[in-house]
Amino acid sequence: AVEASIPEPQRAAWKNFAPKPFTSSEEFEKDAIRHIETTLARSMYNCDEGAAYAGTALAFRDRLVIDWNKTQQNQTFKDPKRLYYLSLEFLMGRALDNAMLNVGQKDTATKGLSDMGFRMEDIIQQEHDAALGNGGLGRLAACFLDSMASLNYPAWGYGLRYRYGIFKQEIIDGYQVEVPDYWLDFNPWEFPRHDITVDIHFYGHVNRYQDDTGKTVCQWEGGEIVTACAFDVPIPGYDTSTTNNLRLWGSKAASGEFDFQKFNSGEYESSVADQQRAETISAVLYPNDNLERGKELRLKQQYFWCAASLFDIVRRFKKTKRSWSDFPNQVAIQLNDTHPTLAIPELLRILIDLEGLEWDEAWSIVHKTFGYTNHTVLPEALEKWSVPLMQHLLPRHLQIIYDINFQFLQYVERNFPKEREMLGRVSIIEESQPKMVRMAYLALIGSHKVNGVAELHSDLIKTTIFKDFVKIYGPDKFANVTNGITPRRWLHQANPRLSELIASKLGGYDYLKDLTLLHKLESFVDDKAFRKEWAEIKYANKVRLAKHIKETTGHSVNPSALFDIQVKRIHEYKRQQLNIFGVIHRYLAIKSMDAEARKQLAPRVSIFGGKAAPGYWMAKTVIHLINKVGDVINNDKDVGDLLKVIFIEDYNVSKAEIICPASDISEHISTAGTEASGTSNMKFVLNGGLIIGTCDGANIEITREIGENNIFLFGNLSEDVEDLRHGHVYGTYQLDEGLASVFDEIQKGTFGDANAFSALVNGIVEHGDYYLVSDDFNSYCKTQDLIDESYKNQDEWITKCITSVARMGFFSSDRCIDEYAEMIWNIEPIQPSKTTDGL
Ligand code: B1H
Ligand code: IMP
Repeated sequence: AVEASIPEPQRAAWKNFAPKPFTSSEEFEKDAIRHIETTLARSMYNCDEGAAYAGTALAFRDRLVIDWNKTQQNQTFKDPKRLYYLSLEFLMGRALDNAMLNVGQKDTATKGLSDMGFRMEDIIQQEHDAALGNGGLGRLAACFLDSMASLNYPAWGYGLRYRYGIFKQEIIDGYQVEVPDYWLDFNPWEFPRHDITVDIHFYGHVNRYQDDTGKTVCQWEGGEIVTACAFDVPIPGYDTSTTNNLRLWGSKAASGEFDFQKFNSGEYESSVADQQRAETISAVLYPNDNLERGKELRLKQQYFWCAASLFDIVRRFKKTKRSWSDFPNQVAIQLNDTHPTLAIPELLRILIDLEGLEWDEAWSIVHKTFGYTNHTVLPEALEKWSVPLMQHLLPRHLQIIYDINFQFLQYVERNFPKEREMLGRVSIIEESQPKMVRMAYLALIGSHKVNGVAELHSDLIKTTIFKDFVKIYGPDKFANVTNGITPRRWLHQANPRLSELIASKLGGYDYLKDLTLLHKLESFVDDKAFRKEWAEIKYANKVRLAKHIKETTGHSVNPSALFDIQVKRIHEYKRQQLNIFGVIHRYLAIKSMDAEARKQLAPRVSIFGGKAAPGYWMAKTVIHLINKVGDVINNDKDVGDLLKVIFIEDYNVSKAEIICPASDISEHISTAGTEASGTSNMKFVLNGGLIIGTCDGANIEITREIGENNIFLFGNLSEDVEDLRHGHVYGTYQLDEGLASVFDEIQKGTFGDANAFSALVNGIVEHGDYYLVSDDFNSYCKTQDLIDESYKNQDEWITKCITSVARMGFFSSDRCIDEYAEMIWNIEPIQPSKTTDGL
């Protein structure tokens, strides 16, 4: 039953006067103008585009809030099992365009804005990206939120409200420079819930004693308290009124702004310092993708957010007065990588220390509740925390982790008595100096299911990092859920003309809710008018990107050239270095061609974009090399339009929405076995571009779906990587000839001081070429030549593109969410309520 605060006789007023959303452009204008005049205190005499954006956003926000309230009331009333998605990153991008399209009122607003004297495109641009994430992992969480709402699942996201998102990247003299991203100046999409706060404890000690009944109890006492404050963000579904909640926690000093006792006794500065220290916890997103650095503040962030989220989840559960054994029937918690693993010992602490449950009962609840998604097998990204640090910051949790480990190792010992050497390998505690807590093992042991994010990756975790655990628990504990993307943002919003063309052939937009309907496009592959329009749309999207390049870099690129794009975080395993070495190789080839050969070659624009972690020297060197190579090639009159090299500054979600629809070819060329899935590969193909890629991550399943004639695969296979690396170390190793000529050119100083790039070159020539750049170089260049050939036959090319799009239905994040819901979460959709109060 719902504990509503208004008694029945007085509810009539609420029902009568419930706000109603706008339904026409006039009503939209009325709402937007009212907000501009009353909420912003502006008028038509000083309404700039920023104010028009604010008015539009607030008018849509009103709409969302009505549906949001109803959805939450409906969910509270029906009280189904809910899913909580714990992620340290939510890379949401802009919200307004998405909100307008999901509620189906973008045209209404476009008309209204035009009546008011503004153009929709300009207004959308006013919004700051919500960039609370690094890359694929954070954007996946955002796509999942969109799908969960669109499919009417009762699901919440929980994250941290960073005041600074991922840094903004500037390129100065070819070098990356990081600029802080303060994004909260005006953010109409979050609602501070000043009444929803949780006090979070750090440091202190554990008091162990016997209670009246003689039972040993532990209490965590002393230390420091920081308050978590909830900020809620509405997540609208597409073509449904379901509007879910993303709850982000901000940190502030406990009990008010600062310590008044200190303040009054004259210690003004130190009382302010306390306040600032508390606020530091949610101040900034760690800018590392696929890299862990073991900083104390990061561990504090993790615990702060896990503890606040679990307090909230447990509070909501307790309101229903069910018995604890019902907890896993009401609550599913998904851990987005190991970052929220502390939620496992924290829930045990709540159940045992605070609620008085016995270990066995508590453990059974905990391990049925959690699921863990692994996103990487890279050793440098696997989280480990030092035992002394954990002892200092979270003494009670460390004890609980030791208890979990003790029980687990006993179980292993009982079941595998002949394999004592396995105990050291699978222990949660690594016996190093200092000892380390292996978070992936803790997450795995504390969850009922572990999944990888693409088939190859899910197989790899079972044969590498979790091999022993497959033996211990059996294969059923492990699953695969191949990643996906939301077609609403990544097709409908990013590529409106293509989305409309597809809708015109498929008889409407149902395919945006069931992406497998795209398969019907195949019957139009020979339709001349359709093909012509398809080609025109691709060209227009390239013109749009060329315009962006002109505005941001000053370079003019020819939209008829082949656009070859690699945009993603800069990382050695993603091998942007392979791409830029290939570009140099192409440049040398062009320089040695005669006029006739040059005429045969399709002009190409090589486009790069992506951020390097601020402390990742090698990645920064790659950015520097790309820019220096661009300086030389772009200014070489002899080469002209045949080759251009562009680095797009500050790649982010909004730029991806312009870039993905504009590719002819995009590059997904990680060393086989290193990219867990990749999701931009899916975005590019869904927008009618082809890809060059290695047999890695989701590329393999994309090939399976679209057919191997429609993708350019190259390079060594993951099963051969180990042996190849081994060969490098023990010397049967010869640098690829083409690559050697590229290195000669770099060494000659063609691209500036060669010393600047020596670490990059030496990593390959002298230090074992860990990422197999040389082994794959020849195959990469040959495949690029094949692309040149194929591109000449535009008829065949377009056939490949259309066929590929038609076969991409599998890669909708809606499919992922249905798989998680059925296989891991055991939750069901609930239909939105039709009544005005949502009950
Ligand atoms: C992915 C990360 C990641 N895998 C640590 N792992 C981080 C690890 O801040 N950290 O410490 C941040 C991010 N990110 C990516 O996840 C994979 O590399 C992609 O292949 C995959 O597509 C994506 C989503 O599953
Ligand atoms: P809970 O205990 O946090 O689940 O909140 C209980 C009730 O608060 C829900 O039934 C809603 O009516 C309301 N509520 C909670 N969160 C939200 C929200 O994000 N938007 C609107 N109402 C909410």
